[in-house]
Amino acid sequence: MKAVLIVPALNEAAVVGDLVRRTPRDVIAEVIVVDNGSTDATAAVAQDAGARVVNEPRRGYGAACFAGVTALPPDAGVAVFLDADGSQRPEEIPLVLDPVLAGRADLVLGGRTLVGRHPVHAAAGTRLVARWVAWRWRVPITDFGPLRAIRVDLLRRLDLQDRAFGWPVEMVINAAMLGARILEVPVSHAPRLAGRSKVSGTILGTARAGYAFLSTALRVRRRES
Ligand SMILES: Nc1nc2c(ncn2[C@@H]2O[C@H](COP(=O)(O)OP(=O)(O)OP(=O)(O)O)[C@@H](O)[C@H]2O)c(=O)[nH]1
Ligand SMILES: [Mg+2]
Repeated sequence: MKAVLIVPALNEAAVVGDLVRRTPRDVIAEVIVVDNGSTDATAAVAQDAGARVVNEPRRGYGAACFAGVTALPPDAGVAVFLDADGSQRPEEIPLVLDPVLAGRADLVLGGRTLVGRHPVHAAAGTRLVARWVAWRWRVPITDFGPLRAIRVDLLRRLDLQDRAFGWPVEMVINAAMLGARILEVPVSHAPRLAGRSKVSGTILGTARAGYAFLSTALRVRRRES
C-alpha cells in the first residue's frame, strides 16, 4: 500500500526542510507540505527539500490537514500526518505506519510522553479530553498525537468538519463510531526545534486549542445522541 506524508506548516521555514529530508523515503512515497499562508520561506524550503507543496490560504490546523487530504494521489492507501516543527521525529514514522500496513489497525496514533516536555497546562488539558474520549467511545488512547497514520479509505468516510484544532479529536471519535481499529503507540516528543510556538507555548493558543478539543468532542456527542 502506498503511504503519503502530509505536513501542515505555518511559518516553519527554519525546520521544515530538515524534516522533509529526514523522512524515510523507503516507506513514504511522497511528502506533501501544506503551506498555510506562511509569510516566511516555508514553501520554497519545503520544495527544495523534495516535497510537493500545496497552498491553503485559509488558516487553521484542520484546514491545512484537509487540503493535504484533497491533494492525495488517487493510489494513496495510507495517509501519515506529521507536524512541521520537528516536535516528532520523521524517523519514527514506521512506528505508526507499520501496524496499518500489516493490516492490524486502521488508525494509529503516536502517543507522546508530555510530562516535562510540554507546558503543564497544555499537557493536562490534552490528557483530560483524551481520557474522556477513551472512556466515552472505548478507544485505547491517552493523547491526540499529531504523528498518526490512517487508511485513506477510512479517512474519506469520516467526513471531518472541523478546520481548526478539533480536527485530530474529530478524527478519533468519528473513526471510533465507524468501528475502526484504533491503536496508540508511544513516540518521542520534544519542544519544537525552531520557529515560534502558536499553540501550547502561549496561554491564548492553549485556551483556543483546549476549547476546540472539548467543543469538538461535545458536538460529536450531541450529533450521536
Ligand atoms: N497554530 C497553527 N498551526 C498551524 C496552522 N496551520 C498549520 N499549522 C502547523 O501545525 C503544526 C502545529 O502547530 P504548533 O504551533 O507546533 O502547535 P503545538 O505543537 O501545539 O505547539 P508548539 O509545538 O509548542 O509550538 C505546526 O506544524 C504548524 O506549522 C494554523 O493555522 N495554526
Ligand atoms: Mg508543535
